[in-house]
Amino acid sequence: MSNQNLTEYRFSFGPWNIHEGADPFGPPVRDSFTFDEKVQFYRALGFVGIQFHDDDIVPDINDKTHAQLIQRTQTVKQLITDHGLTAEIVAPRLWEDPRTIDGAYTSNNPSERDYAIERSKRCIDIANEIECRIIVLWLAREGTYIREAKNSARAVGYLLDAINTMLDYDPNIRILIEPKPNEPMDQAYIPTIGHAIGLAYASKAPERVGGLIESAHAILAGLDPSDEMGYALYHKKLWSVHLNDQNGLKFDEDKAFGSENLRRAFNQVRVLEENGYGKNGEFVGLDVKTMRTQPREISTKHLVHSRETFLHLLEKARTLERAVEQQFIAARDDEGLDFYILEHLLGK
Ligand code: XUL
Ligand code: MN
Repeated sequence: MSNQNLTEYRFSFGPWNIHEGADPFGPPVRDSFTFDEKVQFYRALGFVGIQFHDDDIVPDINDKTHAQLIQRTQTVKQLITDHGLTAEIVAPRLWEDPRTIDGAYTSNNPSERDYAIERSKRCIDIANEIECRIIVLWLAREGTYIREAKNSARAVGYLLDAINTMLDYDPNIRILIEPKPNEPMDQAYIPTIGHAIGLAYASKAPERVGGLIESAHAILAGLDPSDEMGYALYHKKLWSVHLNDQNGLKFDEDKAFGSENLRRAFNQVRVLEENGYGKNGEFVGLDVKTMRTQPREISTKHLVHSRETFLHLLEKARTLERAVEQQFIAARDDEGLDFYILEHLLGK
């Protein structure tokens, strides 16, 4: 790397990004690493932030008393501090409980909605104890398999009720909505960052509600992730990203960043860099899964490679000759600009 500033970005990933390789059609193919083992990997792989689900910190959270929840969180806090790590986000895992089969905040059943709120409050308690102010909501089951099953307008109201309740519960937290158009549901109610930002402005504290954009989720919505990022950046609401890659409209693949479409990845890095992303402490988060074929002892390469690809593309963004680019733009010579970008990426 020629540019000495390249390390100014801080990187994060979640414990679930080192996984056993199970998919809907087959069981695990690699033995697990324990959470304590995973924590030891972070720094060596080039990462300083941990993305958490609430039950990554407190397993079997629903069976724990408040005191047990706090005690376990303190243990994890000590462990990550000892390893020079910080919690970037904490997200309530609302999609695995029998009470959330047909949605959490948007379930038709009021007692199921109550469970979702209570679980979210416990997630906030954990976040506080681990000194993290950022709650991420991936709205996994907030949608439908068939449209007639729920009232879509009422569902938006339920989502806002939940967000407002969380904002009231703790005046110091910020809520980041991570949109995704489908999977596990056929259609999600908050499929894009525009939808997420609409909710933010409708909430009782718009300055505390923003978004997290995952590359693959934008691609699944048929959108360009860099333009989605640009939209959120303009609104000053891009507070985290989950960089990865995706080959077309199929299941959420969570491929290594840039592995499918290098130019699309370049444009994500470019829009982040050009708009000062990270300057207010935002992390460059990854949400990547290694392939099922990967042997256990080398099942963290996708994390290293995604970070390296980001840094290579950062150098490409920083060494783009702006005068040349501007000449093409001024002449409305998109063909020329297109080829200039290709040659630049190819190192010509
Ligand atoms: C699901 C997804 C989640 C969130 C965190 O597609 O991306 O792992 O990032 O809940
Ligand atoms: Mn994600």
